Amino acid sequence: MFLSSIRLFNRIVSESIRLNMTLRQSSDMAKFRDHLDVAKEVVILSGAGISAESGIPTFRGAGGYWRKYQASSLATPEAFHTSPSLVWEFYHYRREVAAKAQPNAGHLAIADYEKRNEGKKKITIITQNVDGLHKRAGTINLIELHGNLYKTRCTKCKEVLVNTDSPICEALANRGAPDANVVGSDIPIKSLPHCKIPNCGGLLRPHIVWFGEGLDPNVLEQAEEAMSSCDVCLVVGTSSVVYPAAMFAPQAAQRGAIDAEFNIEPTPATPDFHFYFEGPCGTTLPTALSN
Ligand code: BJW
Ligand code: ZN
Repeated sequence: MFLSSIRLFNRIVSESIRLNMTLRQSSDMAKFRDHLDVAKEVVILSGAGISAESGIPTFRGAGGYWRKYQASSLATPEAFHTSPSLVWEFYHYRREVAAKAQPNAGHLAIADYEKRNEGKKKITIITQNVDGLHKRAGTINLIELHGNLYKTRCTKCKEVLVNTDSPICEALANRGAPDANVVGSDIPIKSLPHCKIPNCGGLLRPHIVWFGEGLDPNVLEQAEEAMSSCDVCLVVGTSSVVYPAAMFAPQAAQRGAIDAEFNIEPTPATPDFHFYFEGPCGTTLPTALSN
């Protein structure tokens, strides 16, 4: 009885906090742009949604499958250990898709904003994406939190190298079709990409942060440094469920920064943002960043 009263009380308190935040939340673009105008330091944190309009599938929801596999189940060290062939097919497919994709209005609005404000504001783009589209759009100050599709890391000597070969090795040519009827993968390990450093020859893996793996400490430090002093943080096209990125904006807001979410639909984090702009970010970002 006593415990259930406490639970009810807690529920009422947290719901009223949520409602209060929601009521205080704004979708007033002019007001948001006023905050941006006076900001000295701005962070833009992006996720898969910003590349959706370039034709790159997001992770969660309908597009998040390759063959019968949920993308997140292949992005693990366990999956690579069990079948490096299957995981390399998955990444080969994604490298090819991203290479053919073009940066869209959202990526370009960010890069233009950086150029227009060079020397006036410190602007940092932190992306969870691995597709390289921010860079190709011309972004200047980019932190790639989860790695890059076009970098490999040797499982033996740990060397990280840029590799844009298509295909990355002969055995992957014409592989990686997303057809759900294709089962398993049988490329012998010796035919997968291997390290060319003399006396090494280790198996290469994508230089990407998989689930359960820690982020590169230097990369994380750079991101935390930008987050620790920004005045405004835009959170664009991310479901805000993957940590540590999911806690960046809430932590900045806690010390007084203004945060704004740009998404086609609400996320679990939506009620906590000062501003929420619903719609494709290829449309909302050019408006938000036009000053
Ligand atoms: C649009 C749009 C349009 C569509 N316009 N919007 C604390 C609590 C609980 C768990 C953890 C924790 N700390 C760490 C963990 C474990 C784990 C984690 O977060 N798990 C959660 C799922 C619960 N995190 C980790 O393992 C991280 N490592 C770590 O923290 O190490 C230390 C540690 C380990 C274990 C325990 C504790 C500490 C590493 C995370 C690495 C994430 N890697 C991936 C895979 C990359 C591989 C690849 O690309 O192949 O990165 S997972 C996947 O999710 C990918 C993405 O970068 C990431 C985020 O996804 P994102 O970008 O948000 O995409 P979606 O699809 O989720 O959302 C798209 C959004 O766009 C949607 O909202 C749409 O509505 C929207 N949208 N079109 C605007 N046009
Ligand atoms: Zn090596």
